[in-house]
Amino acid sequence: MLSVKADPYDYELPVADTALVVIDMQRDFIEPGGFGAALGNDVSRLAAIIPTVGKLLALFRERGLTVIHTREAHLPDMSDCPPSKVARGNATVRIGEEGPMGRLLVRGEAGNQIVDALAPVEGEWVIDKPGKGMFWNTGVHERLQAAGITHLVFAGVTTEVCVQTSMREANDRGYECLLVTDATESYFEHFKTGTIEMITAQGGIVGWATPLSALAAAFEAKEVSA
Ligand code: C5J
Repeated sequence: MLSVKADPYDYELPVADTALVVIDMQRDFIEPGGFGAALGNDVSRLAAIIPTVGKLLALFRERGLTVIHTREAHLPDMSDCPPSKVARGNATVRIGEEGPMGRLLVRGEAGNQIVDALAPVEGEWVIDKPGKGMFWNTGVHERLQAAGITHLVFAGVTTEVCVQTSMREANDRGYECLLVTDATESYFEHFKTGTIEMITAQGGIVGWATPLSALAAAFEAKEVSA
């Protein structure tokens, strides 16, 4: 068991029963020409966390731990995309329509792939999710249960939408969740800050939060003393 300095209090992490979940680090949200940009957002804010997410991935990969990547992705026939989701917002190009990186948020398109620097490696789970949360219509809960995973460490984008929704879904299913604060980002600074406050408020009503340095220090401290 690792003890990680975190908000609102230390997070106890059972190494073998913990998975890293990297939410939606896909070109559609992070590169110009994707869904995030079509909604008028400054995608450079999200691209800035790629090196930190890379270091977090390395922490888990070097120890042979479970790594899960999600993508917000719809079937090419859009049968898993409610019309209300397509209609929402004032995007220049809508979900399912052709953009510079292919059809927005559609499986298999160039824009739907995880950014090259964080690309999944063999053995890592890649979950295509039609919703904002990672549990809706994905079967991931059953896979996690079969693998004996009880603790989830979260990173990715955006903090207040897909990351927060996934953490809340996980929390309701009994997982102990930790958010790595410098490995997540929002298009809106105050939404990131507010989300972290909401997650950790009231004694950790959704979970815990900590920077990558504290998580890395906990791994190293345990290994030095072993
Ligand atoms: C959004 C996400 N923001 N991955 N998706 O639509 O947070």
